[in-house]
Amino acid sequence: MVYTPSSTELATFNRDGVVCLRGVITPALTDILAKGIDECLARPGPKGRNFNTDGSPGRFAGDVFMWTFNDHIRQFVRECPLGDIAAAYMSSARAMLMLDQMFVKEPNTPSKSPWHQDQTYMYADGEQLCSFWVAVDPVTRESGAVEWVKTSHASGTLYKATGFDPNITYETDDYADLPDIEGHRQSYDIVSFETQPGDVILNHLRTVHAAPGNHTTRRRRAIAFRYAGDDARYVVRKKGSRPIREPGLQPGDPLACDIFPVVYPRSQMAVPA
Ligand SMILES: O=C(O)CCC(=O)C(=O)O
Repeated sequence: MVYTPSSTELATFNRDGVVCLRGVITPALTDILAKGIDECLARPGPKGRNFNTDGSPGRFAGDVFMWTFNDHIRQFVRECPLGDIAAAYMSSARAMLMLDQMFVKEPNTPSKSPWHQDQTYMYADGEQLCSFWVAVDPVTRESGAVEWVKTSHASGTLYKATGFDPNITYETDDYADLPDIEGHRQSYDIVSFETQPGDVILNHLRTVHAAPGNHTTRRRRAIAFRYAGDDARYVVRKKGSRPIREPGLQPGDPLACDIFPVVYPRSQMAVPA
C-alpha cells in the first residue's frame, strides 16, 4: 500500500512534531495487539520490568522488542499500516522498525512518565525518525493521555535522557539539560489527545513529551512503535539503553538489519511471519 497523508496532517506533523491520526488501526488488529500486551504482561521478555519500583500503588509496566518473542505483537507489526504511514511522513523510501515499547498503567496507578525525548534513548540519529503511540483502551486525560510540547523537535536540540525508573540513570552528558517544563507549563504550548482504540499519535523522535498517571478504574495499555528511515544512522550512546541483542552494526551504519527490520515497502518485509 502507498499511504498518502492529508496535507493538513502532514503540515501539522512537520510544524508541531506531533499529530493524532484517527481510526488507523482496525478493531481486529487492535484485538491482536491487546492479546499481545496481556501475554507480555503475564510473561515479560528479558527487558520487561515494572517502572513503579518505589512502592507507589498500581502497576506501571514496560517491555521492549516484544515482536522478537511474542507472536501477536509480531503479527501486528507485519500487518498494521504503521510502517507505510511512517515512510510517508518521513519521506523515506524505506521504513525500519527500531523498537516496540510497552507502557501499561493499570487502574489507579499514579506514576507519571517523565518529560523526555525518545531520540536520546534510541539507537539512531537522523531526521527520518518517528514513533506511534498506540493504545488498545480508550484514553482520557485522567487515565494518562500523553502530553506533547508542540514544536519542541524543531530546533534539533537533544536533551539528556531521564530514567522512567528512578533506579536507572543514563549518561548522556553531551546533551542539553531538559528545562523545567512541569514548573513552567504556561510557557509551553502543550497538547494532549484523548483517543479511542484505532487512533494513533505520531511524533517526531525529538518531540518532548510526558504522561500523567492513570487515576481511573480503567486500564491504559499502550505500545509505542519507533521507526527509522533511510537517513537514520546507528549510534551507541554513552551508557544508553541497548537493544535486545547486539545488532552487529558500527556507529554510522545504516540501520536495516535483523533486529531493526525493514517493514516498508512490504515487498522487502523483513519481520518473519
Ligand atoms: O505512555 C506513556 O506513559 C509514556 C509514553 C512515552 O513516553 C513514549 O512513547 O516515549
